[in-house]
Amino acid sequence: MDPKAYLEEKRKIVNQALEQYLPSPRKRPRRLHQAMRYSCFAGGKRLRPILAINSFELVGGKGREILPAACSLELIHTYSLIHDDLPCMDDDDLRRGKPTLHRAFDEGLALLAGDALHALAFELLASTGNLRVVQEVSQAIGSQGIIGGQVADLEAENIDVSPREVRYIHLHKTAALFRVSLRIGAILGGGSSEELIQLSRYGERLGLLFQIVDDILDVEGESGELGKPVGSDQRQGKATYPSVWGMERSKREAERLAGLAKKGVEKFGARAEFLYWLPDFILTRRG
Ligand code: GRG
Repeated sequence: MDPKAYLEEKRKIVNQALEQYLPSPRKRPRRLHQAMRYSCFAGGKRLRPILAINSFELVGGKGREILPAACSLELIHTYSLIHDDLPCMDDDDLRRGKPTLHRAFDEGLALLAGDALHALAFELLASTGNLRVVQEVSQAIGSQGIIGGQVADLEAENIDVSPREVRYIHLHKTAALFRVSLRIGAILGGGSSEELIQLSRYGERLGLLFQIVDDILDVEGESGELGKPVGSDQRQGKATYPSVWGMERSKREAERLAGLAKKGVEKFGARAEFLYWLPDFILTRRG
């Protein structure tokens, strides 16, 4: 298996499925549907749905049954980015290399497009007929998940916070969605409880690693490759790993987490080839 080719192949499958699930831009209300599509097809990496698909396949799941749930994660992720960019939150102008949704359309429509993506995500999750999956995603994005992390992130702006608090923010704001992506893949694929535990742990480590690398790239990355301005964390006084731990220690922590994530899936053997490859890919990512 070539993991890069796998990533590319699954990205295409996810894009085709999203194309099918998102309402036509010719259907009323047209501007809303255009706005939903504008953000969804702005060039995201599709990591979360691909993790769900991979976890589904790893535990023995077959066919396309995972696609509605996998795509629901991308809709939720996109909606979180739209809301995160709004003037009342981070007030950003650029995302995925394009003007943010509220800049390209308007603020009210951006808020509502996010809300509509949220609703569509739960319609897709409900179509699985699996209540546990609906419940797990609800918990992962609610007050003790992404939203809790985002509130802590906003509250931590321009004040001194501890490394422990930054870890809380990253685990909730970012790692919760990675973790649940692996979990719903494993649940829908019929994985055992032991497989579920291992994949959850992997998802949490990968998500934390992903956000630390995101923090590092905000300092050392290239705006062209990232599709968003660099240095915005510092300008906004955000609590990040480099701000509380310094750059060298943040990089060491990212490497440590990548090693732990890989170690945790070793026992799956060749079935986990993609998951074994991904932490190093994230460590060296530029965008
Ligand atoms: C409950 C979904 C939800 C949202 C409300 C606004 C908000 C609360 C949360 C924001 C959370 C947030 C923006 C976390 C950052 C996650 C992150 C590292 C995003 C970048 O992910 P990539 O690089 O993006 O995978 P692409 O563009 O490739 O999809």
